[in-house]
Amino acid sequence: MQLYNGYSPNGMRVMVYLAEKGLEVPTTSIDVMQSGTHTDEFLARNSLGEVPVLELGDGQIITESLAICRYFEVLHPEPSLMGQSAAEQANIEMWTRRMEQQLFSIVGSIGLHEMPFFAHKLEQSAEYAASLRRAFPKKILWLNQEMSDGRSFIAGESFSIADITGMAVIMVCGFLKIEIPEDAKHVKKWAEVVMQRPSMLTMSS
Ligand SMILES: N[C@@H](CCC(=O)N[C@@H](CS)C(=O)NCC(=O)O)C(=O)O
Repeated sequence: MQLYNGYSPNGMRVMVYLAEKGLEVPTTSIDVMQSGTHTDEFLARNSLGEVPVLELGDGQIITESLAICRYFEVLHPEPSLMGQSAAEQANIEMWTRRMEQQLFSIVGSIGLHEMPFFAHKLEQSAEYAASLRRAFPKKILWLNQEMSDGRSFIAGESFSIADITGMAVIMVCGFLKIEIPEDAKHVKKWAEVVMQRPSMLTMSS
């Protein structure tokens, strides 16, 4: 088994997930910003040219960070990061999708439209990026309202994969200098706690 991964928001999701599980997976480091995902060798493993990629022992390729995490969750259910009962699993899936669709996709698109590095991927629009920057505070304030019920983590009282997606959002906000509005006190408190988890701190060391 070999993980092909590099420093990036989605790469971070898998790295933090594995660290939270205490799993060590042989990893080939890919330098995303030096176009390490654009080589013929890499594209043969993932035609989308994106990390992370997991190659299983029999050669099967799994891409998509959540699918990779799901693979390990089935093999190593403890500590649970995707829920155990049907209701827990559904709730965590719901919050993971909400984090992806409401927040991660917005900050990700800002990066795609603003960073010269991504010019090969799409027709960039500074105007669109600016409109997403204007829309973002509302989305965070929506999450803040949801978290005003006093929960400790995104999907309730247990740390889960939904928090890891949220941490990726915070990471991109830091990178792209996207402010979390002052009024979003519950989100800020949550972010202060999760960004100090050992799994996250290993990312910056
Ligand atoms: N949906 C994919 C997205 C993967 C993705 O967008 N990877 C980015 C890093 S966050 C990448 O490798 N980009 C390299 C490039 O576009 O050149 C996942 O969840 O794994």
